[in-house]
Amino acid sequence: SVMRGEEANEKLWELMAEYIDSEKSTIQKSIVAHVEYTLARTRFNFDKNSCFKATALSIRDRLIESWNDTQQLFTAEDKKRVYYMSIEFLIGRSMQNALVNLGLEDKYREALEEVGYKLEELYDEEVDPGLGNGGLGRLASCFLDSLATLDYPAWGYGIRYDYGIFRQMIVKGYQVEMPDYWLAQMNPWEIERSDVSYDVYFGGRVEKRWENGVEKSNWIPSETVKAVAYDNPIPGYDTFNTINLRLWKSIPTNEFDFQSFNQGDYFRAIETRQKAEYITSVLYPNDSTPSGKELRLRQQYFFCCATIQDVIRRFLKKSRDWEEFPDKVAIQLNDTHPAISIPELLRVLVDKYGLEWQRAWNICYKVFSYTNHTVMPEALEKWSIELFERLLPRHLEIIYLINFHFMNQVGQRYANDPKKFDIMGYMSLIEESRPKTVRMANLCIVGSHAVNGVAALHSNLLKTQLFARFHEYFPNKFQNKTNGVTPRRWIKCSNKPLSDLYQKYLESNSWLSDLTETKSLMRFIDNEEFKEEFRLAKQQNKERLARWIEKECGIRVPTDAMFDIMVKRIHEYKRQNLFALYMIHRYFTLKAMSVDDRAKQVKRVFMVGGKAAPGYIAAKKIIKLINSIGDVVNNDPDIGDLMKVVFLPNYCVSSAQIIIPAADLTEQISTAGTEASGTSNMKFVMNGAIIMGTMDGANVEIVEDVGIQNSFIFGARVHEVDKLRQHSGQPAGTRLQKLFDAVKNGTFGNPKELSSLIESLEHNDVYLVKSDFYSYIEKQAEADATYKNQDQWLRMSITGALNMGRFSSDRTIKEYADEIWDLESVEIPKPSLNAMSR
Ligand code: 9GP
Repeated sequence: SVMRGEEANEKLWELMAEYIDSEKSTIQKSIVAHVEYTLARTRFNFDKNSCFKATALSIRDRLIESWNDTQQLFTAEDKKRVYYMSIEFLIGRSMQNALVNLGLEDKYREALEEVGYKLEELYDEEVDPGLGNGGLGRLASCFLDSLATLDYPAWGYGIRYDYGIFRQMIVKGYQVEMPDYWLAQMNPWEIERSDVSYDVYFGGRVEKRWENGVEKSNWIPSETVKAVAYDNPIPGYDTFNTINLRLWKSIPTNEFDFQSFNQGDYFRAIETRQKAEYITSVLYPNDSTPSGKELRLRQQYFFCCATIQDVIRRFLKKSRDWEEFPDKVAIQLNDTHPAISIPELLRVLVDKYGLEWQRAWNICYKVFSYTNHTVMPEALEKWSIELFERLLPRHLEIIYLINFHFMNQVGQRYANDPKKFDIMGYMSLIEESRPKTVRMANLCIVGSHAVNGVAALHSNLLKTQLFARFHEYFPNKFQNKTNGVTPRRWIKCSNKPLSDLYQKYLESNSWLSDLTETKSLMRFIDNEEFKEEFRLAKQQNKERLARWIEKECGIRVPTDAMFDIMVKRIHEYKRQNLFALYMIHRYFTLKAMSVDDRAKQVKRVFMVGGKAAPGYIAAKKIIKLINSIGDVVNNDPDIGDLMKVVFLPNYCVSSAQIIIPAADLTEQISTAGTEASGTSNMKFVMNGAIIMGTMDGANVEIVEDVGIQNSFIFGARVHEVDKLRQHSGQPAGTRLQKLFDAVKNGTFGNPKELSSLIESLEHNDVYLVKSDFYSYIEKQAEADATYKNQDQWLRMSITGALNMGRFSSDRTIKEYADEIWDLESVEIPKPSLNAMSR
């Protein structure tokens, strides 16, 4: 007889429990089933890549299981949810992270060994999805990991680009960009939701009509594309909570352009449809500077429009009053890229659901909050009115309306101020420039209930400089949320020797959920055994990196040397050029020494990695300069192993996981007041590197916690910068001029190409390379002296690593939840790790 109701349900539970239990044989069965039936390969053709895919699919089954349960629970509990909107998510590889978070790494390792594979080999098979440029996108991914781990009801929303950030190759010392078609192989983690799709419109005109004495607007667009959802389950650590990263892909709609077809212009009609797919085809490879291209605005609107529809659909599953919307929905805008969501939500509320303007506005600004990630004024997004009008005519009207109300209020507030019109001009959402533009940051500030910077110093600069007038007007809106990074990926997955050490001495893994626990290990700071184990962990990581460098660059580096590393996007404000000048200085100093003196010097391997935006000429020249220094130094027999210079190609999340744990010294040397926070500084110090840095971004807070005596801090402080800039044409001083001349006379690379890098420092040194240079080389000398005392170095390194609890993204996310989103976590049962028992 057919089982129904409870009985049938129970059977289903039983079957699932059997399918998903954590027995080695169950894992093996699911892998083999995926090889045979999903990939349609045979057991006899079971190569590494198919083993990787089948293993990933078997892990995904588990993720889907907990994902489904989580979503059901979110719906049942009906608590407020947060939606993290970001045009970039720099996800990195997923397999190891998923296994660590599920507590199944050892089980899968055992299961795979019996079928002929080492788990670590499979990790290397995975492509690294590079759907982001750098810090901003990686932060978004760390945040999702923490949101899931802390049991928050949260979703991420973004774009599923076909081409991620380009693959960087170094050819004859130059950066060459190769397309990254990361989807060439199947993406085993995502779930295509062809049933979840929304129409997104562009262009056209706005029609007006009167209804009961009120003017109504009707947008008649001229183009339609479809947004299709791709879901990526994000598991939390030591919890069943599995949240969702929903990425949108653009496809043509099924409505044909009958006119073109009727005219027999079949190919033109198809071509128009194909244009729809361009929208999500490629990530813009610019970091911190807007591209200003029409396609970019299309991308922004595309993902915002689909997301807002999705969020509203979920809200309206239950019938309720719109006033409840802010009690159920919080939307975080990651930089200004999703800013168009604000007028979009207003448009939907007013035009579609007929809410009166003021009512819609009151709902809207409670929902949104905005994070600013840079103070570089040139990085603030502005879109020309002309483009806006052509692409989003109704949104432009709404922006004008927001501005009209806002300007009225500002005008009243400053009614008696002689500078009233200047103030209004400064705060307006519209810049009266040529061409006239919409200022997206101003839109975000006005349309959000909270605005935050990403480190204390940065948040203060927002209040006192970049957004000073807004801070005066809305004093309670501005907050700070110092960034953090997830210890699951950045310690547990990247640094096995250190994780094992923590587990051994803390006798548990609970430090992974509360990173402040590592501080208690300070009691071992005089324990020789502990220190030696810590030193050995670093040494193992250095050897792993040395092997990687030999494979990728064909250079052998001595692992008894100090590893001095700078990896991040190449930017003048980050000052890779300052680092390069130091390398030249050191090379000349070594060359001038007697053989005996040279033998007493600390060996160093200088490593630089990072991508330059394809159109950023100065940044590309810096890459070439570093490679040219390497060519000279690495081939100089006088120097040998005393100094090596390596450019690490194609810096990305997966290489970061090998590079960061191997550093002795980390270069965090941006001009004070330019780097909003930095997050690699946190990852490096957590992994035992010592900071060589300026008082900039989050360095300031790191130094607060680990102690200034455990860091090498140099250079102008933020309050000194403006004054120093006024003298940016000052002479370099003898020692620095000698280095400038060396580049200009061709000692390193072709002076025709590289001299301009030096000339810009000579004449207009915006980022204060000249004035910081001398304190920098002094600190570098101090670092050498310290390194000679290995015990002291080790103590500094250990103290740094153990005192980084504050910089876990768990702390950051908790602050966002409490102070911005007003978000509660959902009660989700904790699995006991390695058991997956329910
Ligand atoms: O440049 C900042 C970096 O300092 C910060 O750590 C990161 C995350 O908050 O954001 C970067 N900003 C951008 O990538 C673009 O604004």
